[in-house]
Amino acid sequence: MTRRIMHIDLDAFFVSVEQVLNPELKGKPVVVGGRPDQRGVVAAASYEARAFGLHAGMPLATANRLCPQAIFIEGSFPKYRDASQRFMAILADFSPYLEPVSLDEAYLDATGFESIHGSIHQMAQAIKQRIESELGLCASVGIASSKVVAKVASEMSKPDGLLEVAAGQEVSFLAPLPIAKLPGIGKKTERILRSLGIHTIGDLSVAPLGALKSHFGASGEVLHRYANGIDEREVEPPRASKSISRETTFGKDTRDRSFLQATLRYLSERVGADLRQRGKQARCITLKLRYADFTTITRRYTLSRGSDTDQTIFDTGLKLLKTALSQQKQPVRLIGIGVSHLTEPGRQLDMLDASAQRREQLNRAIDRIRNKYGFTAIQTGRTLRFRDVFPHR
Ligand code: TTP
Ligand code: MG
Repeated sequence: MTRRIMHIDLDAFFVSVEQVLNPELKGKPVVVGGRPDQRGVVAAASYEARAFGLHAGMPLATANRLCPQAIFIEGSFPKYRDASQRFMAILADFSPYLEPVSLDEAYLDATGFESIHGSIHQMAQAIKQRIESELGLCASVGIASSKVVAKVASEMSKPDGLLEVAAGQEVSFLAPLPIAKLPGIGKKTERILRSLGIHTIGDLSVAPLGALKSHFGASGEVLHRYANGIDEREVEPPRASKSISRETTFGKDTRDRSFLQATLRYLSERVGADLRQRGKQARCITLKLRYADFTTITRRYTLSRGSDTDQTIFDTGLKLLKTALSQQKQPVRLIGIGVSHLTEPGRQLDMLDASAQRREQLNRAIDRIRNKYGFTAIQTGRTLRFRDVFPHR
């Protein structure tokens, strides 16, 4: 299935926020960045100011010379941060696959969500409308099958734009554009490419790969792929952290093996519940121990395939624990268990492995009960003794 990825970027962001707070600034050449007699540079320029050649990064003095009637504002970051948070919250209502890139810019994977709104075009319009009515800001949206093409599309559509590149049209859309429009091409790369006779993205798309690699190394290949509209990068929500772990420090250092095992079981169940709530499976299990003298060790085991069951986390942790305890005789001060190398579940599930499936169903049933009645509502044999130690949620 072709992906439908949106790139959403607010128009003249800092300036637009100022205009919302002070409508007298609307429709005028406005610059955020400082007073014209200050040293700094332009952070944002209204489109009216851009008509005079003003742009981000230009020294304020130059901006003042080109457009003396412009209104110069110092700006204040907290206002922009607040607007940014509200902007992202609106986007999150449309798809959970949201990747903020900067304060005023994000990717949204809309694949499968567009039908709710009729079409992808209508979905983009609904997004623009909410941003307009709730924030008073204007967003430009690019839609394409990949991040790179979506980003170029939103940029080309500005201001107040909405541009969809149909699947299959990526190369012909990009080809006539100057190379500087391609993300990843800065001033220096542009200069080298031009010296090689490469001026448009189309030129780049047919340039010999060997020459690009010899000038730019591995990134030469990436640019070549981008120029051909090929970009497999996923939209990655930021909160998808790469590991989950739980640890506990004992009130008193201990050598009691069954106590250590029971603690490990309890921590494994907590990690497992978290993992399943996030809808992930883990390939790597890590045990952490801190001994009485504060030496800390971690021991890791990689599973042959992803798992999200308490039993697998515990069994693996227990093996690591037994080995560690046989090598070190000191009492233990802290024990922890963690999972990493998180993957999406699904395909790996072996339909023939009935016991694995049963375990999975059991874990889900336990999670449901615990969600309803609290974590300690159900205890396995090994954690029973913790019923009173770990309080109800
Ligand atoms: P951009 O999205 O690059 O610029 P913009 O929103 O002002 O204009 P448009 O997207 O319509 O082209 O950056 C977003 C904000 O980030 C911008 O309003 C101000 C800030 N910024 C800087 O502070 N310094 C800079 O050099 C740039 C490019 C942006
Ligand atoms: Mg912007």
